[in-house]
Amino acid sequence: MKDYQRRFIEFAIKHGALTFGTFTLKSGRSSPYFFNSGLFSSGEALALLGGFYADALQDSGLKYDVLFGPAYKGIPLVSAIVVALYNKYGVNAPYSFNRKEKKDHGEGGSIVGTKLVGDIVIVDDVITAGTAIRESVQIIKAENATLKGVLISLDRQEKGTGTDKSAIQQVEDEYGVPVLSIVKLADVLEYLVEAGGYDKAVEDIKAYRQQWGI
Ligand code: OMP
Repeated sequence: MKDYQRRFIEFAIKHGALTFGTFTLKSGRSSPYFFNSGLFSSGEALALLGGFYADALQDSGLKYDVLFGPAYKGIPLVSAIVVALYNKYGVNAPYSFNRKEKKDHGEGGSIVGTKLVGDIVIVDDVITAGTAIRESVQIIKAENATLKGVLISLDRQEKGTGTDKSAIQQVEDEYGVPVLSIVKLADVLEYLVEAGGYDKAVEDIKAYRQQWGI
């Protein structure tokens, strides 16, 4: 595990965004952990969050022309990431986001920010069923741009509903692009074992992976 990944997990636990217990997921599964990025809700948290995404993007070596943050959650996210890319790495990344409602006056259009041209990376928090990503891909295609990859914070590494593949693997197969994440569940597990004091969570997550893991 890379240092930024370890620090991201510590950061997520500290803000209560990564919690352990019993949670019912959208799929109906009972999960021993939950990730809620809505809890990164202060200036410091957003600045650090943007920094972790920037670390993961730089670490991946992925080349892109524009970072795209889908409305609504992707908007502060992509903004924080481009600021961090500039401050931490001196990278001046063009970015844009979409409006949910199309404007029929003023400058019009549904894209705000730089034009969606060339290779696009979508940034988001989690991929659950992949519906939000598919909507973003439609927007990118409508602008004649190309999807280059997707960057999220946590890959839960679990099977989708009625399939042995995860929603992330399905997106990767369907569009032929990588879905990058700051961390995967395997990293979280490794962290919890190393940190100590999480015996129950470790045991429950291992059992959950046995049942639902990919
Ligand atoms: P959107 O970002 O609005 O698509 O919501 C993400 C969905 O994923 C919500 O239904 C969340 O409850 C769900 N979710 C998480 O946010 N974090 C998790 O760790 C797991 C889930 C999930 O239900 O699978």
